[in-house]
Amino acid sequence: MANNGFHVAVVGATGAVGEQIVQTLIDRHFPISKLSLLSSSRSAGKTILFKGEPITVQEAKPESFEGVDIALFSAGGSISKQLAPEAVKRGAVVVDNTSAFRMDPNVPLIVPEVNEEDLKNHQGIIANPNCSTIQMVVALEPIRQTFGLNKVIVSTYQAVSGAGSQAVQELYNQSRDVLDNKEIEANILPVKGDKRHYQIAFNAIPQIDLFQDNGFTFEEMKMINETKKIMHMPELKIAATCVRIPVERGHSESVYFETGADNISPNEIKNILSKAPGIILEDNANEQLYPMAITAAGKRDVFVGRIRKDLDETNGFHMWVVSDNLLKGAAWNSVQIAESLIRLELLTKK
Ligand code: NAP
Ligand code: 3JM
Repeated sequence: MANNGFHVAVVGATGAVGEQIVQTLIDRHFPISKLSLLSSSRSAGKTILFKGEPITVQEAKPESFEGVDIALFSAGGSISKQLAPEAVKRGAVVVDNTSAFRMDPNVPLIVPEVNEEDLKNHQGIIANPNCSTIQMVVALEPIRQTFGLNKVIVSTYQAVSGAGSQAVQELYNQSRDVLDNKEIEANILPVKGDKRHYQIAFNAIPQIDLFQDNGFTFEEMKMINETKKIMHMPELKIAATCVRIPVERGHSESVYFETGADNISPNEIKNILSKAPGIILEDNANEQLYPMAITAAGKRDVFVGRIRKDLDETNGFHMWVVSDNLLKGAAWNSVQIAESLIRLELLTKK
């Protein structure tokens, strides 16, 4: 490991997101002097290979953060609430992947392509938005900057890996059991710990996270509230419907939006998105070219296509936005935040 690097801790290193964080640190050649891999007591003692070197996973405790420069958390909201302040107390900067602090006015909620500047106000904890929010704001921000944005209506088609490695296993087990004519078992989806569980194999479930009193789910409210905060648009009209589908990796979104200007052509939108950071435009109906979960999986970019003008609203457009929920939706956005902190000289070595 590099002598001139940072002491990095990954909390939830054995999970679906944590595993991708470790891989992304490798892929990006992140400057690391020491890597602490933390989990619950269940996985403590396991070893994970980092650049060919075995690292023993340790149980996450307040003392685990002694000497840590930056801690990347993805072990659930309650762990973050408990341990992120302990990490900050010991001088670490925390990038938190859970919903625990996202709406805290003292915590910047960051997508580097959109609001990297907000990092300058951090007080120790930086929040990584929800996966579905991230890919949507990457696509909407360049449009907002050029034409303004009045309204957004989004429907999502979300992969099971967003609900953790047990949900991925559940999709595989159920798919096999359906094909084998066996009785299926549902214990995790739509929400671990909720009253009922439904089959995800060969199904679509219109519930992600718990229902709120207003009839929206928490995942839908995360998309609504986080988008307003990241884009600094409390006045934005926005609604969301979030649906889980039997795809392993890659969230897809049908996004309807209304711009602040009339008489814009789809080509003008395509032109802007083709030059925007973090976006790959895949839009050619003649060639049947459009983004899909299976082609976006494993990539760090946000893919946009199917851009067309609404038939009734003169400022209305539709587009299809796809990204790997574990990469740009979680691990890559977190590591990208860490890279931004280094570039903006907001991260210091102990
Ligand atoms: P997962 O596959 O179920 O992994 C959970 C991880 O958390 C495992 O490493 C687990 O360790 C660890 N953990 C559980 N209880 C713990 C405890 N008491 N102390 C320390 N570590 C503990 O879930 P995941 O999909 O990786 O998601 C993890 C979290 O990341 C989610 O709960 C969510 O808050 C966040 N997340 C964010 C996004 C996003 O959109 N940005 C997307 C997905 C997830 P063991 O191996 O010991 O069980
Ligand atoms: C994605 O147990 C928990 O607190 C995690 C719930 C969860 C979240 C969340 O709310 O932090 C599971 C999957 C997310 C997320 O990124 O919002």
